[in-house]
Amino acid sequence: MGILNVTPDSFSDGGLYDETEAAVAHGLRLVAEGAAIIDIGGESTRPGSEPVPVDVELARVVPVVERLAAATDALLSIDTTKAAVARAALDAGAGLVNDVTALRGDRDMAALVAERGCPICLMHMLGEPRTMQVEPVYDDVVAQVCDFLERRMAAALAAGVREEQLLLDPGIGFGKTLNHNLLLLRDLDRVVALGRPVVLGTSRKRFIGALLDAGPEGRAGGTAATTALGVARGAAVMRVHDVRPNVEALRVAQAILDAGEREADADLSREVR
Ligand code: PMM
Repeated sequence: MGILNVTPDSFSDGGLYDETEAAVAHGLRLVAEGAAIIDIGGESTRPGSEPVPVDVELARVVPVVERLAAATDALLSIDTTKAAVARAALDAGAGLVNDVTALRGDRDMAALVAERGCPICLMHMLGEPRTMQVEPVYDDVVAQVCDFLERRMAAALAAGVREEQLLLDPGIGFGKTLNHNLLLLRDLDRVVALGRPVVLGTSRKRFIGALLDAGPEGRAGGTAATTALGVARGAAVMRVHDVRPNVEALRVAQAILDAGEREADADLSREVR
């Protein structure tokens, strides 16, 4: 899953048309680099960020979804907490809803997803983006994240969403210290054991910067490490900015996991150094 943030600071400050053009071009680049899904978002969820009005978010994302739907077969995901934005994006050609509030942010979201029958990603977050990084505390972060996801799955099912629609995400960086993030990654198989495909969003996040003492541009290698370990633990979808290195990490990691299963494959019997 390639990340396409359509926020003014992410591409250009030259007005909406330029922004749409640049976003569409970037989305197509993500597909060319190997992304199967493009996650389109018009509201930043960075720690400390403020909410964006619905009309602004609609104006940012809907033209981009429309244009990408006409230009690619990749699955388009709408990263929003607002039912009105999700509805407009689904109407414009999106096929997946990525709601970082796990259906807690907008009372109309669950009914919309139930009605449309599209996949929905339920993510764990402690509190809200404005305050989530203010001293997050857990007794047992992995158990509590799993417990939260189970409760959100039950709430979704009670609202008429079908189990097959659900994806789960431990919400790396959403109300977690460095150690909380590392524990969730180490024990990701416990989230996978909840029985639904797991989405992992580690890309360029602060915990990687803290480990490497690097800014966002210097975190691609660290992100690729989480992709390789994530697939080994059973994650199904990696949400990333840098598609190419993560696709490469994924292919190599997958070949290692599959070793021995394809011995008849002449290509793998070559002597390679
Ligand atoms: N992270 C961000 C935004 N949306 N959605 C899911 N499902 N999982 C995530 O980890 C996630 C997300 C924040 O990252 P960005 O600001 O780099 O897009």
